[in-house]
Amino acid sequence: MIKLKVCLLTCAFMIKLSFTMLSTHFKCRGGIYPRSNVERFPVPDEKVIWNSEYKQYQPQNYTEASLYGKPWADPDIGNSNFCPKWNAVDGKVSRVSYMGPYQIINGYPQNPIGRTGICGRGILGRWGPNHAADPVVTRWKRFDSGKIVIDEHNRPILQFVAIKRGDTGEWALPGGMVDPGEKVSATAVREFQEEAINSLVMSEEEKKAWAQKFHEFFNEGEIVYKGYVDDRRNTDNAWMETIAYNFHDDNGTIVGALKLHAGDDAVGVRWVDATPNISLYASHDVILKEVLKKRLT
Ligand code: RP5
Repeated sequence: MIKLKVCLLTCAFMIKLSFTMLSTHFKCRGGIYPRSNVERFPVPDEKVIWNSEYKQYQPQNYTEASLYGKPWADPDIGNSNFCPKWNAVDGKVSRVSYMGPYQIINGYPQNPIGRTGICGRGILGRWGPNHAADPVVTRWKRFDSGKIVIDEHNRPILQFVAIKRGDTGEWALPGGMVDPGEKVSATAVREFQEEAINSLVMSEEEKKAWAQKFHEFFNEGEIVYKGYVDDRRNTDNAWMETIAYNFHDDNGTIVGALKLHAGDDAVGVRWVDATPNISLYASHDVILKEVLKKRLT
């Protein structure tokens, strides 16, 4: 009887784990790899996890030529000048995964979620985890009078700052890569400044005034997500991970007062109503759902 219970619990755990893996590893399977004509080897759902046998699996090896010699990119594995410390902080670069220790197979780090249909580094700078930070800047939607707008379920509507990505044209959080030695929380603030504020039509003076006003506001971020990102750039040996921070302007008087009006669509930054079925770049919709849960419950 006890054995049966243990077996059922183990099965339930495995099903939950596989489901999580599939839902976090969907966009980076199948189709043509970004900025290339390399087709990913097909990876059916049941073949994602590495310990499911897939004898026919022969992914192409692809690393974009433009990465070579870039100061922010690793050299090739096997290069005598490159001695990375996997699963560790390696000088100023963190090669630690938020998903736990990853495996090194024949000298190459292995994607902790599973197969992606392509090996090599693709267009990512680092072998193994590539760390990013994502700011989720939110406010309540309000009428001009200042009154909060209520939806059909009698709940306030949350809005967040979204940018239109130049590479895919998708709406996304204004996140970016962590610079070597930079604190992840500092990246989130810097990226918001670079991607959202700097793209607005404002004088340098006005931008400086906003930056000063934001200073305290951006000290108050809360971590809402930390982990793997289902990014189309992921490969079997290089993948995106992020920490997402929610910065919420409850009164709408600080960042919430930023007027991102229709004209700003042209530069691709705006306040967007946060709804549970919104479609965003990579795992940004999953992150937004976490923020919705946090703010509305
Ligand atoms: C996503 O890519 C992260 O969540 C982050 O938003 C973004 C960082 O890459 P770049 O915008 O710098 O290309 O995986």
